[in-house]
Amino acid sequence: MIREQGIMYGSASTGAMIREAAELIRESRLMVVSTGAGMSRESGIRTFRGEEGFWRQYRAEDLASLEGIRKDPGLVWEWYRERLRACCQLQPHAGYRALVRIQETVGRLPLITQNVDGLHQKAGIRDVIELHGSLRTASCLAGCGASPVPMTEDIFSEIPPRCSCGSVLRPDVVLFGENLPEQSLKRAFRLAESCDLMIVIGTSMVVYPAAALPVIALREGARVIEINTEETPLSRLEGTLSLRGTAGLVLPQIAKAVCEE
Ligand code: BV8
Ligand code: ZN
Repeated sequence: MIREQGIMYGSASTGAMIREAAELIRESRLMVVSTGAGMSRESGIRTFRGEEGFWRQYRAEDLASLEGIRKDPGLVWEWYRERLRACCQLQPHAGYRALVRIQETVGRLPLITQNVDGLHQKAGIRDVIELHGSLRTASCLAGCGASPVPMTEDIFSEIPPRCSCGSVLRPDVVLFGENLPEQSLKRAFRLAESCDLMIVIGTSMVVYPAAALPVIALREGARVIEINTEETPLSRLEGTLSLRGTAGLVLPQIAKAVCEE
């Protein structure tokens, strides 16, 4: 097994799997992409799990949850300020550009993401469904009705940042225990039910309801292409073509094979 820059070439099968993935993309009538934190990793944003994941030193519930932000708004906002700074400085890697190439080739490419970093839009993906909100704005935790404020560096003159009513603000992401935005979730389920191909990139398949989407696609007879550096509960399901490697290296190979034909 040769390990080169984060992608493992196990055998010639990797080349054959790239060609098979390209074939599935060329033949698909409606293809959907679904991404998790692993998609942003090579742009420099840490994932949640894994050796350097955010959640190594904290539990998800302590950071991305309503009771967490009520209990320790300072800790939660330190975390979000770190993530916001990372997202503003970072650029989409070659994997995002490969998705844009595929988008231009197939014409439309609905992309469902669990990520809140805005990198898909920055890269030029046109149809992004943000299941878990974004870091673009923050709203009043007390729900006083004040309009959302843009999440820019200046709101951090004090930590935690406050609403005009004096209450603490909260980032407009979906926190654990909160419902997902209804329209986005409905559209994501409809796409999962109606697509004939879903490309699932960089998700550990732990957080629901996002993790249910590829399983729904498979149940409805679609194929799934998984791109992940590790095995996940999706990897061995019937109908999944699981490519072991990083998004930044595998996606450009697939895009090349699709666009070269
Ligand atoms: C809900 C926004 C209805 C914030 C996020 C008890 C009480 C309440 C709810 C629950 C409960 N038990 C279960 C639930 C449901 C809960 C849930 O799923 N919990 C999990 C922990 C079991 N879900 C919810 O609460 C959802 N709401 O269900 O509402 C409801 C309402 C009330 C009561 C009950 C139900 C809301 C979930 C959304 C939470 N918000 N994000 C923020 O980002 O700050 S979640 C956040 O974590 C992300 O958005 C993402 O969804 C998740 C992390 O997962 P991944 O993206 O997969 O990332 P991860 O690090 O795990 O994995 C990275 C992967 O990439 C790995 O596989 C790795 O191998 C791979 N990788 C790494 N590098 C690369 C790579 N792959 C390719 N290339 C690379 N270079
Ligand atoms: Zn307020």
